[in-house]
Amino acid sequence: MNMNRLTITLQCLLLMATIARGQTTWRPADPEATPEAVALMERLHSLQGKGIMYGHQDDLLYGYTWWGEPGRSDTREMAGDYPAIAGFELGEIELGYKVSLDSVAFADIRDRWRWWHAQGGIVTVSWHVVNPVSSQWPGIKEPNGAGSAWDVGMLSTDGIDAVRSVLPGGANNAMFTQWLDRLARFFLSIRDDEGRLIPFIFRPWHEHSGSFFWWGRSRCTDDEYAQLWRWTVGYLRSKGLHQILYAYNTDKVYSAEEYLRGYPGDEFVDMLTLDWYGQGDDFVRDAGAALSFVGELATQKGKPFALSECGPLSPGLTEMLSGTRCSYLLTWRHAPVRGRRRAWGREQHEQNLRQMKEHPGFLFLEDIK
Ligand code: BMA
Repeated sequence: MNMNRLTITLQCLLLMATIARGQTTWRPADPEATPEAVALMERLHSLQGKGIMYGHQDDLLYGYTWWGEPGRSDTREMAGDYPAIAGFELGEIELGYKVSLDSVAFADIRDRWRWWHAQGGIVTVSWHVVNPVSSQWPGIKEPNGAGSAWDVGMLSTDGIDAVRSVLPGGANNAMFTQWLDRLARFFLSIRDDEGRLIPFIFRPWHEHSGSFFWWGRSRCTDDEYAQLWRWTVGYLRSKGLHQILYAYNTDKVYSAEEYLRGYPGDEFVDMLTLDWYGQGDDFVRDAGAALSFVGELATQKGKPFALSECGPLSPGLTEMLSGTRCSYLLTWRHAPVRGRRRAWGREQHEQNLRQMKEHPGFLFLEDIK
């Protein structure tokens, strides 16, 4: 081999090594991602090798027995540390309300969010958007009731497709654009002390494989769902929001094909996630199987994956997760319990949370700082 050939071969090898290295570090899908979004993605990547983060919805806002006491956290009180990931819910911000569907003031969410970022914690956001058709009708608008995200009854009886109605050309597109403007304005207000936009994981249009939300699988076509995603992400990007990592999400699924129905495309997605509530052997087996094909897809795509919602913890779940490269798991909110009642499954959850805290494979706030 002459010198020229040797040089070219060496250069090729170097290039291949660089590409291989580049592929192993995750990058946000947004070509204009802020340095903070890039850093969050890299952080998720480096934490993947260390363990699975524990997350809890509304952990910083209220617990089983308290409401709105800054600094408190059921996780810390039960297990001695805050979770690594804090979930916030923005349902009804689209209506211009000051308070969410779960009765939390958006100003308090902003306050806790900024504080949490300063502590080194990671935020994930969900959004139970009201039904764009029936929320305009007179009648009750309550979480889970008429006009809410869960209102799908009329869609199957009279055939109104709520998703199509909010897309460009649809009757509710102008109203929906205003909803996105309100959401964007809130996201633009979430900044650190230096004024930089705080990066976070946003999981819009969640649990698509179920049909209990107006954007669920049997409530629109797969293509309409994908368009809804692209329209949402594209619109938020056009408002200067480049600090967001987007999490694609389904409820229970039994194959990779099923998981990807309505997938908007890799350019719009940073993370593959799954929600699965359950207990017992069937839950561990089925959720475990799904996490394994979602994990494989994530590896192929060079993106992280997570169990973004689940119910109370169990030893079976801890064991199943500890064998995976899952980025995090998140248990849902502790809706306050009135009077002297105890929340269902609370003791069990508390005990399992303490065990998870002792398990070296799981990470809480102190472990990710
Ligand atoms: C659901 C329930 C509801 C709540 C909603 C949004 O799973 O917990 O009570 O309003 O999430 O947080």
